[in-house]
Amino acid sequence: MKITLIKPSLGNVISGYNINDGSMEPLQLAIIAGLVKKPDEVIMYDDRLEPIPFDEKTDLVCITVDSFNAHRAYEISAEFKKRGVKVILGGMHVSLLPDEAVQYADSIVVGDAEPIWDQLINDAKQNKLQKTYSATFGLPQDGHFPDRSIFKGKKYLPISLMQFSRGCKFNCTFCSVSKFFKHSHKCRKIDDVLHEIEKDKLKTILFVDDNMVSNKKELKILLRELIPLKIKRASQSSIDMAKDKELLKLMVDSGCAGNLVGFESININNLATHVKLETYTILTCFLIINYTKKH
Ligand code: B12
Ligand code: SF4
Repeated sequence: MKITLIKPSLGNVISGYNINDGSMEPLQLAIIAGLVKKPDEVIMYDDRLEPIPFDEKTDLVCITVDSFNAHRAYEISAEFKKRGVKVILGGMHVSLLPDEAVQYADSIVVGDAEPIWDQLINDAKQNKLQKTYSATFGLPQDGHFPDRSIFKGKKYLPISLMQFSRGCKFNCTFCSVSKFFKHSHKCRKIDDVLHEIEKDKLKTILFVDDNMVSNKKELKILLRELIPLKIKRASQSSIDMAKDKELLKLMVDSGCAGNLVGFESININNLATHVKLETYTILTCFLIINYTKKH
């Protein structure tokens, strides 16, 4: 079976796709490519970088969908369906709005691909695809590794995306992450993270965790292991990290080149109107750099 993976662009009414020379590698598609077992074949097209060859022969199309590219994803799906190719949709938007997404696909996946992938492919081979596959949130990428060979030859920014954890311990009312992960937070096995860095010789990494410091105890174990690897990395974390000096030092020592912190507001009166810590505007905070300067 030949499987075609697609990352949609934001869409462009004139050309159908939108060339963007600042695109990052779509990690979710590499994770899915890593689930594909031989003799099945996998190929990936990134609508942000290249035209999609709709007429190329394929048996199954898998599209990753966020809310900001859902419209374009549905257009792409319609093109393949017109040609008689089965289309599966998955990703954050599909999981949040399954009733909408299911109208534009043969099947949808709610949740992570890893737990349901083998069943989905078997069903596709027997022409018995179910309308909806739902995966519970287990350990992220438990023993599964991305196949980054799908990125070869495509002009991505020179930074590798990977994840240490999924979800967040906070419960900000407006946040799609807290909805998607049902307010839960789960870390990967640390050995899996280290193996992935070593296997793919990753040197500059963006940890895509929504809140890397959500489980400080586990993170400290990881950071200690990262120190000898001498990688450079960026991440996103909540400001409560600033209370933990040991954590800040480990962040610096393990190659932190930048960290994003979100602030709901820097106006104390605005903050007082909310009970929970919530994030509204994302500001880049040079907390780590300041800490390094002071120590
Ligand atoms: C890294 C990142 C970016 C990077 C770009 C990444 C890239 N490759 O291009 C940057 C910083 C540039 C960015 C920008 C933006 N981002 Co962003 N980003 C992320 C982040 C933090 C990680 C994405 C990721 O790699 N996740 C890891 C993968 C493995 O997880 P996953 O996508 O959920 O995939 C799993 C499952 O969903 C499922 N799955 C996914 N797709 C499919 C497909 C099939 C067929 C199947 C079976 C399964 C499946 O299986 C996967 C493996 O387990 C997410 C938050 C998040 N937690 O995902 C936000 C997120 C996706 N971004 C978001 C937003 C809003 C944006 C912006 C619009 C922000 C803005 N206002 O400019 C821009 C849009 C950029 C653009 N034009 O494309 C929102 C989307 C919300 C939504 N409802 O869709 C998110 C969820 C953040 C949030 N807190 O709300 N982003
Ligand atoms: S701290 Fe950030 S990731 Fe966590 S729930 Fe709030 S906005 Fe979402």
